[in-house]
Amino acid sequence: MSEISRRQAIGAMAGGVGAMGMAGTALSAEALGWDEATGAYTLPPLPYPPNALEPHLDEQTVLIHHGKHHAGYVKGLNNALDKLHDVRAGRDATLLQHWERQLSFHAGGHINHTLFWNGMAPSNKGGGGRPTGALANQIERDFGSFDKMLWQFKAAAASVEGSGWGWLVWEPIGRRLLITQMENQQKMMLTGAAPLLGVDVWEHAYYLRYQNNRKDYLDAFTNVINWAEIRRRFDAARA
Ligand code: MN3
Repeated sequence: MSEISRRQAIGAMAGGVGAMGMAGTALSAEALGWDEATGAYTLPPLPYPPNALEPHLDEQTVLIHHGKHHAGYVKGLNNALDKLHDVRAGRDATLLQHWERQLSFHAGGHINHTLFWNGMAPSNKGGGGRPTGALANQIERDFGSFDKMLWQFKAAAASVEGSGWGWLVWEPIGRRLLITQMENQQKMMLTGAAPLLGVDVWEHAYYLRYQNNRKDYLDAFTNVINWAEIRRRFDAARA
């Protein structure tokens, strides 16, 4: 059987992100900016104007974060996939480890940021507040209360060493919610866990407005969490 083309492989990945170790992201290929015509990822537009999350996330930070940082991960992902194709074609594993690392880092970066932007909403358009429905019940069951969950989420994110993320995830084997830390864009994620809510704690996510006060940024972030979207992801992950 001939090797599946890299573009087919990438398309399959976009359709079922489980190949990236991020099962059940509930993100469509379209949401990830997959362009069938060119066979590459593109930077998905923000789901709101760049100033819409003010005053919690400032416009300049959002513009740079999306237009420069997130765009860099998209570029790096496309490049890593192309380079891995070349590695296969040449049957030369000399740089295989390097490009596998690049794939993991940049694909993680692209997926994480897509989840991040869509996981927020302006505070007057659905951002903040509390989840409802089955997600609210599950949080109560697994953490005792919404406030306890939020405390752990913020404390976990605040104490990530260096650059990384805090996540609320659905762990499908034990069928429970967990809070995890992620270093960089990919390290420490539980295999098979579905990411529901993520907060970026790289300094580029908050330094312009909050300087070194990561905890203040995390408090502000809670005012723009799009719980309706997080609940949609939860429902999709449990199905
Ligand atoms: Mn970031």
